[in-house]
Amino acid sequence: MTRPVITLWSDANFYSPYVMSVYVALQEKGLTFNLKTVDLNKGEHLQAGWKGYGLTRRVPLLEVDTFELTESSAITEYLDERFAPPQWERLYPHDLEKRARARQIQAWLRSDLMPIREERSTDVIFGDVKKPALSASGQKAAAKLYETAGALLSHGKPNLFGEWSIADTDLALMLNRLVLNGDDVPEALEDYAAFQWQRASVQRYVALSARHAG
Ligand SMILES: N[C@@H](CCC(=O)N[C@@H](CS)C(=O)NCC(=O)O)C(=O)O
Repeated sequence: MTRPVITLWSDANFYSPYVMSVYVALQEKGLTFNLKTVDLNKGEHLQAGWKGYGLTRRVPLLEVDTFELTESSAITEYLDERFAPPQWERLYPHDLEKRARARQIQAWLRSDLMPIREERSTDVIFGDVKKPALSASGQKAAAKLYETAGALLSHGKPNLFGEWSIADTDLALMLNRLVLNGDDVPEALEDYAAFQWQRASVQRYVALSARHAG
């Protein structure tokens, strides 16, 4: 079987948490892939010549040979099926209910907690920027995040589901929006986020982002 040609399209400064999720997934799978960037600030993704123009005009965009896909969690689910365990590393839990829970967490992190995403944008994580104190709605969203993450991690283990899954990286990113800004995050959640952040795949993305800063 010939190896598929895989390309991940990112924003030019590698600040996107959704690109990070796909990048980490590809790294964890051990797949070789090309990286290409589109400059969102200059509106390159809105120009007719761009590859992803016919899709959602967003990054991440993944190409596997001639197949193109956007939406990060759709991409990571596709990768786990296309490059399936045991030949490739697992991104989602084997157990049906745990797998559903992992997808639930990913969907939740992408659709809720808007005040955190706005007031703690990822330049806090990748650009070492510090933001002012949270608004009332920001505090409410943070309290909800702490309560939900605390319940999910009440088993006291370092990963959500016994072993690592891509939902751990996504949850740690959301927590680190607050932790790395110096907000008052419950210690157990801070420890969890720090543990997840040490992963080689995550650190590679952090390094990539640092190289493209400015
Ligand atoms: N739900 C999407 C979100 C992707 C997204 O928001 N991408 C942003 C960069 S972080 C983007 O491409 N923005 C450009 C635009 O929407 O015009 C995913 O999970 O992939």
